[in-house]
Amino acid sequence: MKLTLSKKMVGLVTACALTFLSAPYSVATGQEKAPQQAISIIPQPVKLSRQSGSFALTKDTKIFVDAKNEQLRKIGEQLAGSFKEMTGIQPAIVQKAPDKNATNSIFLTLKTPVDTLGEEGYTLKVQPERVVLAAKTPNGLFLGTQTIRQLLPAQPTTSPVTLPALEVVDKPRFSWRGMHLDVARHFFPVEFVKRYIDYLAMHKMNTFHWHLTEDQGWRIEIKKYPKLTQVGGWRDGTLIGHYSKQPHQFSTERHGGFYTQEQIKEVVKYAQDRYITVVPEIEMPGHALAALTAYPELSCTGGPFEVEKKWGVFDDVFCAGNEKTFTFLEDIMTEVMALFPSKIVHIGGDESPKTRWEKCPKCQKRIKDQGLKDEHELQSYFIQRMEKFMNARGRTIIGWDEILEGGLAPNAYVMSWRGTEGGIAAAKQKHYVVMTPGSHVYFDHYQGEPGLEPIAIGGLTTLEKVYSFEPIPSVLSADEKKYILGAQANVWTEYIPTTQQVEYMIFPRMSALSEVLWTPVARKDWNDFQNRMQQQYRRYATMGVNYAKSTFNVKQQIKVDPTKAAATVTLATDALGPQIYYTLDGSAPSPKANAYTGPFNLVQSAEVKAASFQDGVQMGKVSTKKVDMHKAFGQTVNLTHAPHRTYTAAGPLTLVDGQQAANSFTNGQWLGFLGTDVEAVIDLKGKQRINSISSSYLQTKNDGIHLPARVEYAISKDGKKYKTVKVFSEIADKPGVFKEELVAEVPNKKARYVKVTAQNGRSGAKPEEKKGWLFTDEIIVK
Ligand code: NAG
Repeated sequence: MKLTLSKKMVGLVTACALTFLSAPYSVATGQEKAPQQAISIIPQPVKLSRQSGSFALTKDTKIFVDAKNEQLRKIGEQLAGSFKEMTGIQPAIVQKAPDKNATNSIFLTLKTPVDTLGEEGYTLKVQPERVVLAAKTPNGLFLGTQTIRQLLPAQPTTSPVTLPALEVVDKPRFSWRGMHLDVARHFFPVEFVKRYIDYLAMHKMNTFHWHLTEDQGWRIEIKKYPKLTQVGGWRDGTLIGHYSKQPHQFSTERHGGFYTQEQIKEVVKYAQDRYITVVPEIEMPGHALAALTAYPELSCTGGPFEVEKKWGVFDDVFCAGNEKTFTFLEDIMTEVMALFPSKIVHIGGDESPKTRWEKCPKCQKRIKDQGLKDEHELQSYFIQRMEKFMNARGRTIIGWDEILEGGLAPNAYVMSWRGTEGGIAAAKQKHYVVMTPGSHVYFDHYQGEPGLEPIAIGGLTTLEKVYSFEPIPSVLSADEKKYILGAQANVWTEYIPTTQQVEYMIFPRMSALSEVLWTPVARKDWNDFQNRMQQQYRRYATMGVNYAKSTFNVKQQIKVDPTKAAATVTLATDALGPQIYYTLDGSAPSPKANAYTGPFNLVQSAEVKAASFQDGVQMGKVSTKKVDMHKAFGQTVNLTHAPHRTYTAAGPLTLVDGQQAANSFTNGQWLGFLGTDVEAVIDLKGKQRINSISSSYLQTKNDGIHLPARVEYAISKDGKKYKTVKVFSEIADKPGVFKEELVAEVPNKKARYVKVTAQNGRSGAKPEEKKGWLFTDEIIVK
């Protein structure tokens, strides 16, 4: 039955115990008294104690900085700028220490009372009379001013502003607190790169990893090789939609751009003023098609090539047997080193197929001459040779974890991206490591239910998952742990064509990462973080950033309750604060719909639509789930063969839970059988009139999941003697990823048992696939 009026639904819903999600917030610091203004500092400081009173900002407030220190004057000015933006008041900068008894002053000083906080630590004391920020270095002071900025209101105001009295003692947990940005798959203008650096600064991050070269574009001007940007900086089109969607289609629009050396200097300077190191990445030997299009003589085959329009890993890489390759890369690195003062320079090293090298006489000669074992050792030779060049000029290289294969270059740092294993191996070999595992910090992954998100590369890395990340693997010894410098998020931009989309992918996950990198483990607290995020979301809004509201999306959990022949619906968001409203008739939820107060039961078919609202404004998207309470709903299912342990979903009841699985085999909604047939018997607990039977199967051939060869429906009154009512023997072979629903009309049959048999092993499949994966969901009896 389809419902039309939301009022009708009240009768269909029986309220359950109100035990859900109503926890009141704990205050941000745990030390606040009720009426005080909440403090929301992200990342959470090492020590924060709230004092009574507050410091009132007035037009006479002055910022004092140590005399004769230009760096401090600049930091003072940056802070004054933030005050001006948020309060309209721009304190004057005075370059001398204030009088002992001076009031209404903010003092930034290198005369620190605590000398054990390292290069980036600081102390902050806000009292009604004055504010004192002290650190050993200007860097520490800069970071401290980021804390002061977060004591200001989140939205600009013309009302009087006060800073809550408090004391902070703070320093970072890790020395590498990074964000990466791929400007090669899609190019972003200098203004945005600077804004990105601002985002790092506000999160007390200190390393910007600038991924400048790729198969799809070369983005840094190299004076000696102008074709790198003239030719390599542009491609004639771009893949439309997701890579997995075949056949591939391309736009014909030219895409590209590059940064001139002047612009690069500007960005490096901009970052320096914010105490951020820019680590450039020049990819080698792979991901180099843009360079090879410009200079095909540096490949093994000689080309010709074109700057890539699609994503992936490509066979043509720099030739390791050609001396010219090294001259070329050394020349490039010479210009790169002149532009970037960073001690660390990234040389890529990931995903470099060995296909060409295996066939290339020059590469094979090099292997022979150098006494190398294979092409992996040739890659090591390549990297080590570049390392020598860089080391001789006072630089250290870092590379993706593939540089471990074939032997690490003696002084190289490793960036662990294929999980943390590479990082663990490197630390055990006493090499420094930056952790960037795809599982937790690939910000090109989805951050919420994919169906509700803009297209992304794949994966699912929620805000909570990022927050839960621990960069130091427990398997390392205390000594080995010292080699973990920190972590960073990687922002690959295959599916991120605009700056707005970059913002969407990094916010709010970057805030979670900042706390992973800065805050001591013992001070991390997911609930408290979510509380502080409420203020942070307002800051984002003030900054005008396009942040993702995925944490506000409503997660619906609908479980069969066989004892009541009902479905229990639980609604929740990852964000604290918003109110959830829902409808059951397919209409859009609004604050006029049902307010969610706790789990409720459905006893009839419904379409549950839910969204969360804050101050009457919808946050996130509407989530929809349909529950079809057909005759088999919630009935006992007996399976002759058990599903594979990885794909058991919610057990046999999954087949009769009233919900249809979506087309992804990993979503936990499918029962997956490996090598066995599906034989399911449903007991309807008494004779019923049956008019139709259906069952569904998933096909995703690339994952080895095929439709069944044959499906049979049979019914029985006693569970012993079955009568076949339908056989599907010629299930058409079609390409693609889809769900096949096999519906049989069986008018007016009386039965108590329904048996569905689906034969694993599709005829026409390769012999080894004859018995492969068979994925099934909902058996519908009507
Ligand atoms: C990897 C590639 C990268 C790609 C990304 C997408 C690394 C080190 N390499 O396949 O080029 O953009 O994943 O998530 O991540």
